[in-house]
Amino acid sequence: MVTSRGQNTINNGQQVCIAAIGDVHLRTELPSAIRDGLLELASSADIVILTGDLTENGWLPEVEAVTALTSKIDTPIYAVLGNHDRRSMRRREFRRVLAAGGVTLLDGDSTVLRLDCGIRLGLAGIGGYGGGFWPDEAPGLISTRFSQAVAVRARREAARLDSALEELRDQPRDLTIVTMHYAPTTSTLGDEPMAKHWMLGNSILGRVVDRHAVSLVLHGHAHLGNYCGETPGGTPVRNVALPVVHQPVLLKLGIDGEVKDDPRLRGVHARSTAPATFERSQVG
Ligand SMILES: [Mn+2]
Repeated sequence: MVTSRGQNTINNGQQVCIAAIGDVHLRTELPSAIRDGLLELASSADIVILTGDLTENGWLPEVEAVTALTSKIDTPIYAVLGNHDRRSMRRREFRRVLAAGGVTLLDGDSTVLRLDCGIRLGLAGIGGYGGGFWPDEAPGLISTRFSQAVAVRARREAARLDSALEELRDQPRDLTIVTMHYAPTTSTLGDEPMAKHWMLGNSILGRVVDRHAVSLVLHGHAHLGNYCGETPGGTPVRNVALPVVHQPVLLKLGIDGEVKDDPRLRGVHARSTAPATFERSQVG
């Protein structure tokens, strides 16, 4: 059990304040508006969540640039790895730098935080993987060696999330947040072309979430996606990739499970109706 170091200046004891951002793809330094925005939000949040692709290439100077920022934050910080972070050739050192910078990596892990306001917050995280979205199990009709390899990895990541959530099952908690890099639903994929959905997430992750009592899922990765969605089972999902939300966001999760979104996000809530085109697509 960990106690929040954050000062709950906004909390009235009935909600968790979460500062979140993903896909900053840091190379050298962040634009000052984003950096200052994160520092400011973090100071009034109970927890900071980074939904992966912290770095562009997984290089050590890049992750050191991330921790130059995170080490200025007193609020507990949790992160998952994105596909760009996984490009790292020095993975152990990458993780060591993150840990030294005050970032707790959730890679098939879970924990329960007791916040200063008294709320017991369950937290589980996984990077996740692609694979695509299917109403039931993955299709058996078109199966190549490549698609089988994707499916194996997708199932393995989903199983690790399932185990992490299973570990929380007997632990008393008021709310549970799951964080991942890849998407557990198409409802936050917005303008991403259908042909790229298989690279952006998979429905197994959504089914795992829906098997457990989860209050909120935060993910990134879908740069052309939209902010607000839900799993097929109705669990609220938010895509906080920087290209979607444009700035770090502050969400409030009520003790009753109600999600109060950052009021600055009006306008990126709705799923866009603009036609998806390949020209505009970019998979993070
Ligand atoms: Mn990305």
